[in-house]
Amino acid sequence: MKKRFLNFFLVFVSAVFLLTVIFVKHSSAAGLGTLSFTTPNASPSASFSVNLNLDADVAVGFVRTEFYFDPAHLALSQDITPGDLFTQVISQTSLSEANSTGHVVLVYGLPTDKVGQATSGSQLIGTLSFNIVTANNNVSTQLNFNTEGIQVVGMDETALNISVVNLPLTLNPQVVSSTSLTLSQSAPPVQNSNWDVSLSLSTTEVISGFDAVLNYDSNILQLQSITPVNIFTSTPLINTQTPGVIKFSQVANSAESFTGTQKIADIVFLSKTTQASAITIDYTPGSTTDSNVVSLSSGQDILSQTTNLNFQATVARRFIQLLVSTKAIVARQLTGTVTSINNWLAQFTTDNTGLSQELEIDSSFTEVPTDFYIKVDNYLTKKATATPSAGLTQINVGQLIGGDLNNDGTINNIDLASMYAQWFTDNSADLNNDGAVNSLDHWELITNFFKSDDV
Ligand SMILES: [Ca+2]
Ligand SMILES: [Ca+2]
Ligand SMILES: [Ca+2]
Repeated sequence: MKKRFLNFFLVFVSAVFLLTVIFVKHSSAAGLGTLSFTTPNASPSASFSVNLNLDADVAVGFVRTEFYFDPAHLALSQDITPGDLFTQVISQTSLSEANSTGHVVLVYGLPTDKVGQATSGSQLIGTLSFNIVTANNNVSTQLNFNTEGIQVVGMDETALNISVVNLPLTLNPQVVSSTSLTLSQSAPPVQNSNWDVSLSLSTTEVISGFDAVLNYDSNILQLQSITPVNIFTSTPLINTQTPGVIKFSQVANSAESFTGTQKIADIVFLSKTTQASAITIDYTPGSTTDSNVVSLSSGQDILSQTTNLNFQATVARRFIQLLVSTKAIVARQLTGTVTSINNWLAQFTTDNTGLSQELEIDSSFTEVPTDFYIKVDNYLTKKATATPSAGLTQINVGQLIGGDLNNDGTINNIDLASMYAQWFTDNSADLNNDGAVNSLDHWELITNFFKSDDV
């Protein structure tokens, strides 16, 4: 009898409170409040609980909240439990309805025996217990308040202005353990030059060794060297017997292990052609006969990612620069031609020190000794042999032999006659460049008598 009365009383209280809410006053100085969800772990992997909190700046007597969750991702495992204070459940969506629609309405009030405890500040409105119902990994989902359906009423019967904090969740987070081998270059290759390539290993798991199997096209690249960067003290095992294949391993002794990211080898190739190609890491998921990275704990191959290196060599630009001198007393600029294989020819002019401008030579000039023929008027053609490499190669031609005044390739009486014809002038027979053709020039010509062009 007493219990029935109590029930009646509670219903009555609720009804009175609802009416109060309907005719609630809207004061201009309304209180402020925040409804929020909090959870100890926003990336849960099984069951988890979420607190529904209210932080208000006035004492609160009534809370209506409404929120959504995605029933494809989550299910409430039990009825929502009210907090310590708002134990008067006026209305609450049933468990089965909530889990089929993902829509929850809670209407909680302060029971009469707790009216005296009404307080401002932060308080727990209810506790939600969820099970994750999706098996997928890294599922993003949210608990979202429906602001339209929220009403919080202070003890002064005015509605509070409520802001909300929704809860983003990542369900079944997958810890990605990643172990990779990566090929990289500091600069693209240049044809006929050495090219530096690095091999790196990165692992989040502790490992006891690795095998790296690299493939390259031996028609395009020629292996020059492989220098291990040791992560274990054991001697690395390197096999480069087969052109186009590099096999490279390091293994730990019993006291060693490795985790982290580390360069494990410097590899130098000679780039033979300008064909596009790739250096590839031999790797098929699941295969243990290719590249492997071995877990210390399981002894299994945990290599999960490889990065190959695509490349295409550019043609090296090559330049030569001549350093040419004569017996001149007064320094002068020299102008002439330089010729070489395949009828290559260039004009050059030196500065007063005999240094020419940079002359570009084409790709037919290889890394082998090449003959250059330098011709300046009144001097014999001089041969200079050099091996131009990529970039600038300076060629010291040395001193030219003066006296071939008719430029026919030999110094003889015909040149001597030409010199006599110019005697006491400052014409081209002035071999020593002192401004007069005289005995000094004659001496140089005679010294060189019967000499001929280099061939
Ligand atoms: Ca493997
Ligand atoms: Ca001559
Ligand atoms: Ca002279």
